Amino acid sequence: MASSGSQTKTRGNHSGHFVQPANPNVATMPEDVLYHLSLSTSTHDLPAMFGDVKFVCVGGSPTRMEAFAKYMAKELGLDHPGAEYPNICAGTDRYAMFKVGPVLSVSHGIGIPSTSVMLHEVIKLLYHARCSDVTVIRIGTSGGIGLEPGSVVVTQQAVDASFSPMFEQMVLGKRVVQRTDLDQELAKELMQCATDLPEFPTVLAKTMCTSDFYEGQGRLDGALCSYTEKDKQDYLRAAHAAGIRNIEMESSVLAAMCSACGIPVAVVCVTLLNRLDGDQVSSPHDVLVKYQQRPQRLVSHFIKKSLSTVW
Ligand code: R2B
Ligand code: URA
Repeated sequence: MASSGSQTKTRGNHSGHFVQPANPNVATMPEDVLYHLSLSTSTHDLPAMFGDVKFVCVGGSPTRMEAFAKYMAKELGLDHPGAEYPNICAGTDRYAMFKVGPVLSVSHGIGIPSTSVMLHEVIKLLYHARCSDVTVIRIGTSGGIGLEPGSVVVTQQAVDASFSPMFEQMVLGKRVVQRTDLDQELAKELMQCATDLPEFPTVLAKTMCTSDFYEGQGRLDGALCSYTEKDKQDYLRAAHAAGIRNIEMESSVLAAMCSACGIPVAVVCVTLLNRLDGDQVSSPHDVLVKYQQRPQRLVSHFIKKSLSTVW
């Protein structure tokens, strides 16, 4: 695999920071089978395959993450006629993974459980590969609150459905709560990059992360609905008053898990609709495709700037 040949700017005191899972058991395992990625420490030379990774970009859809890998190859000058971008996780259809120089592009499916499983295995993969100074960025879609559709939100803080900066999980039958902080310096750098892309609006704001797309996000168009239009409007307006500008389904677990392992993490999502105006995602396909390219353009710009070390 070609390498970019340039040096990555390191963030704050992250220089020479090797990825380390927050679990001492991993270091003592004779073999680690990354089951959902179809990779293992005994059958794959993970340091040779992944040792140069500096940016892990994640998003829901396998095709979008393949398109992002191809786009990054062009942007980094690593594309050439006949170049192929094989799915590294071809042995499974759970997730798809593509590598272009220092950029790993991985799909996570929909929601917290799917994202959590991928992150456990990708963080261990980065550890086994002895990767250092890695940044994780989600490039995704979301529903906006009071924003023009197609706006991009860089998440300042991920919050739950009651607007608290928390991620809750049952561990050994008990509720365990973790904070959902994102790297503020990274978010600031992404906002700085956004000023070079004035073709679409980008805002820094809170993102609400839910466990469901329908009732969990106050929609009136699911198979179940236990509230009125007014209840929905009151809820979304309260979210807006609390500084929330978009809703999606993965930011909180990404924030909790990456920060627990000391990995700088950011979330950059485009809004597909304004939820104050409706619930259905009904824009034409070509419009949605154009919107979904916006987080990719912003993050690609950020990666290129980081690799050139010039700010
Ligand atoms: C945004 O879009 C998906 C649901 O359509 C979900 O993965 C998310 O966070
Ligand atoms: N993704 C979500 O989670 N919600 C939306 O409204 C749109 C995309």
